[in-house]
Amino acid sequence: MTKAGNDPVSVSIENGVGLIGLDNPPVNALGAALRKGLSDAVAALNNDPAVRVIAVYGTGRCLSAGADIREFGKPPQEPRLSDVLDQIEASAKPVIAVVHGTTLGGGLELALACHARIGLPGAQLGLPEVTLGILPGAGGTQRLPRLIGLQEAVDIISSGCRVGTDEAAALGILDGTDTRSPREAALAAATGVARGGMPTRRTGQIVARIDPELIRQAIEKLQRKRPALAAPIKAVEAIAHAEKPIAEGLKAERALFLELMDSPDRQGLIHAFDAERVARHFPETSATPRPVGQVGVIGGGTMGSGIATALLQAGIPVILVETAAERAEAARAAVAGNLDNAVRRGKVSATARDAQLAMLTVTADLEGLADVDMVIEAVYEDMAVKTGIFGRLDQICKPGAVLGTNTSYLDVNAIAAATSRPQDVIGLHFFSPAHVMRLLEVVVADKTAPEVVATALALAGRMKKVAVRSGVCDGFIGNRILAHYRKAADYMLLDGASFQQIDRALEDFGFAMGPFAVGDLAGLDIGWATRKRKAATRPAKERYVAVADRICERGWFGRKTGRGYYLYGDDKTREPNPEVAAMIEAERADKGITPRAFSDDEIVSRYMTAMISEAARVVKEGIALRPIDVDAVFLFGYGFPRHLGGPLNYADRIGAAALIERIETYAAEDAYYWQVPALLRELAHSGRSFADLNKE
Ligand code: T1G
Repeated sequence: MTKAGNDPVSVSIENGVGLIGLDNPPVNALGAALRKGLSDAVAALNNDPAVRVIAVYGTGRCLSAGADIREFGKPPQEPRLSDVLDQIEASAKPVIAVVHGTTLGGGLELALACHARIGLPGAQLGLPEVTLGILPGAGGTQRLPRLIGLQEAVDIISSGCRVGTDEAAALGILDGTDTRSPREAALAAATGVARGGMPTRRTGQIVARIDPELIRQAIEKLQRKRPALAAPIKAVEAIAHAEKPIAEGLKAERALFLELMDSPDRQGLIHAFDAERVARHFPETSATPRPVGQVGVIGGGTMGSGIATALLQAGIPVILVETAAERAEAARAAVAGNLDNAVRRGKVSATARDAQLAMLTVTADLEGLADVDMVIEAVYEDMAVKTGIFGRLDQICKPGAVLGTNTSYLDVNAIAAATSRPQDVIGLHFFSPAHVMRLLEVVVADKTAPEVVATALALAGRMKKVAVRSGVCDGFIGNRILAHYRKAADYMLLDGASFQQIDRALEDFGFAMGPFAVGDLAGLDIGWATRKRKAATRPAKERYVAVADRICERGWFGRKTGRGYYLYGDDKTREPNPEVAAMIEAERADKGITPRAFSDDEIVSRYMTAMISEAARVVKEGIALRPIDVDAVFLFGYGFPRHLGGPLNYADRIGAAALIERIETYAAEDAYYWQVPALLRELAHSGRSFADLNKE
């Protein structure tokens, strides 16, 4: 075997088979050195008379997870992946690929350019490029439809979804399967080819039939469903070229690929990919987590039963504690309902669901938590109730148990102080519904031990959550920023924009839902309770909009009561509640406000500027570790448009100087609310960006 030092490719020859092992941990990303090594290896093995067949496999966990996304946005380096793959397809000697692990993007395109493909059990194949704002740029849009047909290729490429080994074999992506190691499978398949037992062909020579009507319908559907995203549409446009000779099709694919590579969406989506992994940068990442077998959940309401569901789905046994036996049984029913929904949506089998439910114990006795490794308290947001519970947990739980609270704004230091072991106390702020939402704010209090943070991180990993580290403040990262920018929406409402216009403008911008519709969904009583809690400390200079209070006073709490800003029918349609318009007018009259018109652009500008301002303060105060942590919170907990990469990634598109100018303009009408955050001034002065802060 020839492999020198960090060489990303190893080459060996056995029984007339030239074996190329990709060796670029952790995921065999196809960076420049690997591309060159692969190209050289194919050329050398072609020239070696001792070799009859060539086989490519991955050392480590997969064949390859695709192009090296760290090279994006930098000057391209030779050889280009598409050229290497064309070289492989043109190879005089047959080249076989062994597909294993996550074989994605360029990794799958490599396999498609080979002359036959063998899959190993558990492989995941996909072309996720559109989820990064680009399209398969190394022949995927030309070779996949040739291999498996137009409709299937359009579905896979435009969604970026993955298929497993069996499905890939059924679709015709794989020519066979093997259960041996990647290298052994490579050797066996190549030997089979050499003996004439396994057919090979050049994918580029297969003729694809393109139905223009199918292409038109696919594009129309994408425009309807995801109008903000260009990549899936361009990917389908590229597929439409697949009936041309392969060289022409590849040229068309390349032109469309380069267009997308230059787009801001690509930058935003790759930033979102990195944001999903911010937990890597916690200072506590290197601490040793405590083992967590069984977890106790206190409270069986929406949050508690959602958290219990998420734990069970991660294979973690749960003891759920409620205040009385019948409430505990109701919580069990709620968890069972959540698990059933997952079966209905085809996420798990009924057998798996039964096994998950069997790991749930419900009880009305807090003493039942004596042996658990971790507790997550999810009861009513009341400091006295929580400190009471933590005082008792201190008595009941075994030493070393991690004591977590799911509070969404209360002071975790005060909760920790109710115990004799504050080092074991941590905030674990899940988002509702906890078994669906990816975000977990890990709130680190003054005395929380590093291993306790590491334990929370490990748990988040098992639950496939995006963990973001937050310091202690009212509302932590997300709800603190929300409480600020939400006011901007209310001010615009009172000054003349309608709630329908504000919601629509922000939905057009890319939010899944506008702020008034979100309020209705979450329950208007939640914000009402917060406003009442804060009423005594509200600064006199702060503008206050009472429309939401008026709505709540009528007993209208949004969707759950059928009425809020909107009226909700049985079919989940929403219509503006006419009585809210009357409330707004009354408040305007009361305060002597003459309504003015707002453009959609101004609505977005004010809302986003307010969000960015508070986010900048949260970073400056060290509540969030870095700007990208704030982005992660909004992407995975607040429906922020993914292609914009989060509020502070978006802020860099506008620039600190322009943001300051906006704030100063708005401050002319309300100098208390619109204040320039110190961090924005610092960035403007130094010419740096939030992206620069992420690198520090
Ligand atoms: N390039 C560079 N680094 C990558 C990478 C990639 N493609 N994929 C993963 N990494 C890094 C990742 O940042 C992390 O780094 C480490 O590897 C482990 O990943 C021409 C244009 C493969 C399913 O979109 O989906 O091919 O944080 O923690 O949970 O058409 O990573 O440790 O420093 O995520 O087991 C298409 C992206 C590229 C795949 C593994 N490919 N990767 O998940 O580990 S575009 C993708 C993933 C393309 C061609 C084009 C996942 C994974 P660090 P991880 P994991």
